[in-house]
Amino acid sequence: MIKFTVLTLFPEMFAPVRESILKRAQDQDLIQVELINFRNYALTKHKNVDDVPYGGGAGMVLKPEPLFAAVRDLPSAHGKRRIILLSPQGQVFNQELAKSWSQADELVFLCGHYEGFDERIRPLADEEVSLGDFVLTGGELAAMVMIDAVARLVPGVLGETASFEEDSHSAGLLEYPQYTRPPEFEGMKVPEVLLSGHHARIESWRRKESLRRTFLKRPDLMEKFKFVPEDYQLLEELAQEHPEIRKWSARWEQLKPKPKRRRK
Ligand code: 4G0
Repeated sequence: MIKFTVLTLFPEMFAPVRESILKRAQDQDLIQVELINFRNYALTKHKNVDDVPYGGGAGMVLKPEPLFAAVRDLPSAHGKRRIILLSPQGQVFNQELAKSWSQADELVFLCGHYEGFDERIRPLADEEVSLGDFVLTGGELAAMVMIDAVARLVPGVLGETASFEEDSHSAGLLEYPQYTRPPEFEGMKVPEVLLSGHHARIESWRRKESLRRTFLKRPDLMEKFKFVPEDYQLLEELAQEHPEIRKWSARWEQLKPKPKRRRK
């Protein structure tokens, strides 16, 4: 059981985490999502959570006191807890971070609003994380995305048979194309090999298509990708088929294992 605690001024924005797969996961006690409105910790009679910036300037800044009080009032951690501040200045979230977070017992997300937060809020968090290089009206949507990405890695959340975990083999490559019935739709045919029942050929076709897609759509992912020996034949074929891929051949030629000399 992993607990997601969210400190937010807009708990009602989290309706989506009560639906669908995340709802089922909560019903099955695989995950827990607790929403805390830190306005309840505001000290002033008007329950202010923001104020004008010292030094002047436009917009409002999140005050430190309500968030500090809310974090200090959290029940003591029942295990490994990480406190995460959502901000465009954070480390960019990715699958690797999702995997590491899925080992925690509790993840606490601090969602800021307004034009930013008082700098003294930063040390409340263990880490500052961003969804990417863009600005949102608040951290809530980013928190929901991260909750979803982590929750699906919790055993049982996707069901018994679903395997979310790409094997280390395919990790870092884009998914190969998938098809279901019918075998032909509006003139578009399912590739013959997938109907053949020949498992080794299907595996090889899928590997090749994953490599093709990754080279063509996300060449940046190929920079750090580790090939396995069976890839080199597929890479030769892809180089013949795509000039864009041929440009990379210098790199993999270096990595290629030297063919074994045949004994006389
Ligand atoms: C802190 C996260 C929070 C500072 C939050 C804005 C985008 C992301 C917020 C700011 C967010 C993201 C300085 C604008 C709330 N926007 N990319 N908005 N500033 O993960």
